[in-house]
Amino acid sequence: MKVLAVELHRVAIPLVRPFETSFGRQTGRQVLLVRVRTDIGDGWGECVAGSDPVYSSEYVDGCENVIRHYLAPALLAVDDIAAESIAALFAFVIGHRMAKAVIETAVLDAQLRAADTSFASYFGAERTEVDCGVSVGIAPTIPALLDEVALYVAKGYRRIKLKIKPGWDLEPVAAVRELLAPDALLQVDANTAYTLLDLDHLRRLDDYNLLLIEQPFAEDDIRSHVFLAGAISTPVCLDESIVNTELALDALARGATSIINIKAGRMGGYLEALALHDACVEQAVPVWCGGMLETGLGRAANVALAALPGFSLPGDTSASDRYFAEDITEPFVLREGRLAVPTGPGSGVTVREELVSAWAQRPVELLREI
Ligand code: OSB
Ligand code: MG
Repeated sequence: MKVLAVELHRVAIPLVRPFETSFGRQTGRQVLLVRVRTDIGDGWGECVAGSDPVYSSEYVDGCENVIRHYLAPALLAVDDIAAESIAALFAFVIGHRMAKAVIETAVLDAQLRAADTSFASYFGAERTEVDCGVSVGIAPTIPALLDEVALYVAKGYRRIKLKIKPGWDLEPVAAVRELLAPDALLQVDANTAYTLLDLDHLRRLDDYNLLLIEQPFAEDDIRSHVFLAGAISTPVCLDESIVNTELALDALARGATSIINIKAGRMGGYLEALALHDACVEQAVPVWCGGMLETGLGRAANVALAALPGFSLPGDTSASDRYFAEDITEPFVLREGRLAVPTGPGSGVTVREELVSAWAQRPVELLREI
């Protein structure tokens, strides 16, 4: 296909409740949506980058900039492109994986819509619905946390993930474990808030039958994760550190992680996420699908990915109403703790363009070949 134009849409969407992690508190999302206009039809993608470079080095204005000045010009300059060749086309730009991922996804959406194929069938999905967990932010008080967790349990979520940080860890985990059945699926995510000096403290999490502890240490500190994994019984799961398949295989071989949180945006796109999934299946390493508070657009692709056979743990693929009062696509609705995998061509969802323009932070930016 030939990409004729790249549109950058910026939308601000409030969250139904603030989301607090060890790296900050968020009350809404400033989302970058990309539409590619091609000779075989249009495709959409959602950039997962946050407003600030605090989860990773990427942030939404930075993604926009690298797309505007490097990725879109490279894409618009080629006469024939397919999603499978995007990574090679963009290899001249170092890093900027979330920026690359949104373009690759939009191109894949256009390509699959034209071929009347869903993301799920292209990915090799085997399930028609996926088990869902929910990521619960740091709350102002323990009672407020318990209220929020009880709400999600009542809605049917199959796994609870608690955000933790120094000063908000053992107490909330103990209280939530008390609220849940002893064998209910419970895990924690530290978003790099600890160091090895906290080892004895983190070991106390072993008392709560946790599925895993996600990313306790810095993104580039594989060595400390190896040490922790050898010193506690709770499995260690990496998120931020896993930026490509090769690094994931290295972390696995070194024993830094025994479970992996797969997020396509963090890895440069769904094709790299598929490669990691396949490598993990080969090594019998369980994986689950992470989330970045996506709208229905990004969620559609995540749900399709989570339907692959290696995704053996519930993902952070929650329903639209966990995030937004109104979604920019048809909403994802939880049924018996599961979301249905979209079956239509491409992402299978439709962007509600009237909402995208009503909520726009600024006019659409149109990039064309110069
Ligand atoms: O660490 O998994 C994370 C949200 C934004 C950035 C990082 C993370 C998260 C979540 C929420 O935990 C996952 C979701 O519900 O989308
Ligand atoms: Mg995480």
